[in-house]
Amino acid sequence: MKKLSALLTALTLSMTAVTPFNVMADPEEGYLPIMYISVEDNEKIDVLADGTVYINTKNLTGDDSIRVNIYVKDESKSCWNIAPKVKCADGNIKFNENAEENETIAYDSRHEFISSINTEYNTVNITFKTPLLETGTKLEVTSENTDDYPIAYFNADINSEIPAGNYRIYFLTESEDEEDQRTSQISFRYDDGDSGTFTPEVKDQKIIVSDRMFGDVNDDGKIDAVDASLISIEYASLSTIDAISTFTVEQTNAANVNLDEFVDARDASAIQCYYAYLSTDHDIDNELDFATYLATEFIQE
Ligand SMILES: [Ca+2]
Ligand SMILES: [Ca+2]
Repeated sequence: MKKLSALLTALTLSMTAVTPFNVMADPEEGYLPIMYISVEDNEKIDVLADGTVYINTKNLTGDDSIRVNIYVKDESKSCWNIAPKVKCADGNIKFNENAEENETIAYDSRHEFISSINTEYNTVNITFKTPLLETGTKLEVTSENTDDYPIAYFNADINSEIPAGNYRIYFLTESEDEEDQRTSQISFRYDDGDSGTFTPEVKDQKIIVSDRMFGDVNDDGKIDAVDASLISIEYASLSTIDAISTFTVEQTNAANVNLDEFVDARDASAIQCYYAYLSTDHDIDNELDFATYLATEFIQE
């Protein structure tokens, strides 16, 4: 889904640009490559339909990490330097290791890869660029799309005591920790050989933390009609003038299953549909967990 929305954004940008010739390659005409993150699914976490990571702290054992993959979508294929800088402002998600180059990349093998880490600011720098002596050239793209593979990845450690809440890993686009702090940049090579450096378009990686399974509002280990009815009660309470929430943060994060801003009937109906799926004839050996069901089977009315 992340890739699709990245593509749609790029398409929209290209369609709104005025000059039909060469606009794709020109940030001054409104085109910008997109940097985004995708986290790899593992047995401890859920990767939800829109790419959001859901962490149930019950699954954490004290030695937990998530693999953060860094992607660059550049339809113009005109970069000579790709330099993401990734940060998490909360120390419960800690960057303790340098990024490594992904084994398979969309670019030709002739390039330089450098990474550095700042554990105080919790940032990881990556530089992916043309070889030092090859001035005036571009990074050669050997795959169909520049984001067919990540350019780099690193593991972020998750504190098993992480409080329930909403977190994000993001690309630094402005200095935050000190003056003139290096930010995410991308350098273009135009057809005439000129170069320009720009701040790319970026997308955050959202991370939702709760102490219970996604969808299991009352934390009894099941996703069923009881959870749906608790959501209905919460929605009714939020709909009064006083708008009082009956939920804890843990419950809200488990209950907002369609990942919009509200806990409401839409979330209750998603849970009801999953419960109906579990209750009717289905392939028990390949039973879908709730996150997978929402991502692959469920269509919101
Ligand atoms: Ca439940
Ligand atoms: Ca919702």
